[in-house]
Amino acid sequence: MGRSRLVHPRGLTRFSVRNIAVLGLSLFVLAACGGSDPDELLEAADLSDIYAGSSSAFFMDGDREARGTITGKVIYKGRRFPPKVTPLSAMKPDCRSVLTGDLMSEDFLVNDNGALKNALVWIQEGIAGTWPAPSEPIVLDQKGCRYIPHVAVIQVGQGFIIKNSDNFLHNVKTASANETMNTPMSRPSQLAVKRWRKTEIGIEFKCDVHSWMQGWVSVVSHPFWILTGDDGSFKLSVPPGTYKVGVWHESCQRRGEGTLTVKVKTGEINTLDITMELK
Ligand SMILES: [Cu+2]
Repeated sequence: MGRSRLVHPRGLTRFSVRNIAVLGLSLFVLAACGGSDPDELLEAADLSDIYAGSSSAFFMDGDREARGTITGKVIYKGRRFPPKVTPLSAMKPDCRSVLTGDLMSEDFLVNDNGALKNALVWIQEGIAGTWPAPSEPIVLDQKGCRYIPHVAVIQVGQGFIIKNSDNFLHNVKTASANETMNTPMSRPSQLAVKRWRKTEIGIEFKCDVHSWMQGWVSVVSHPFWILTGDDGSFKLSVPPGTYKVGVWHESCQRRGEGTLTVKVKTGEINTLDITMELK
């Protein structure tokens, strides 16, 4: 058996906010416009290039002067556990036919410095206005007997395509406010095309055929979110305002009580160091 889910005693909230005025922020621009029907979604999706799951909504609409930055790191504090291993030798011929080695769990990816990967940092409250969903859909693939990406984020109304790149049966199972699914998918040409409408954080996907398969999808109402990368870092470019910042991770929770509230001014960088512990 791998690690257990220890509940750690709650400590003090360990994060700090400091404001550093900066000029000349380098910002990316992402186009945003509404999509329409499933055929258009499929056309917009490059199914050979699966969304990596770690890209950000470091989002700009062209008005770069009217933004501030929220940046920082998500750090895990506590006992370390190795990934859970599903040995190749314990798998049935279906997965053995596409894998060359054991599968490692991705639910708790922490580096030597405590950086926690795949934490979702998003603006939970305070974003004004309506933000059109990107026209390009998000793709959740069942490939090599795992979900790729392991963690995905979609915007309300954005196209969401579930596909199976393996030439054998997976069964997509999920239950949430958006949809309950129990859908066998047995060939690469089979797609499930969605456009979910409700904000929801941490929707679990499982496969009945392969017990270790697990993926997570969150639905947010705007583009101000990011998944932490290998170094646990995050960076959001947001309009000036006062925001409640949310942090979610499938295996960890934020340490301490209270909310992460940040007042963002134009051109300033606000640094949040967020400490997590096991759930
Ligand atoms: Cu499966």
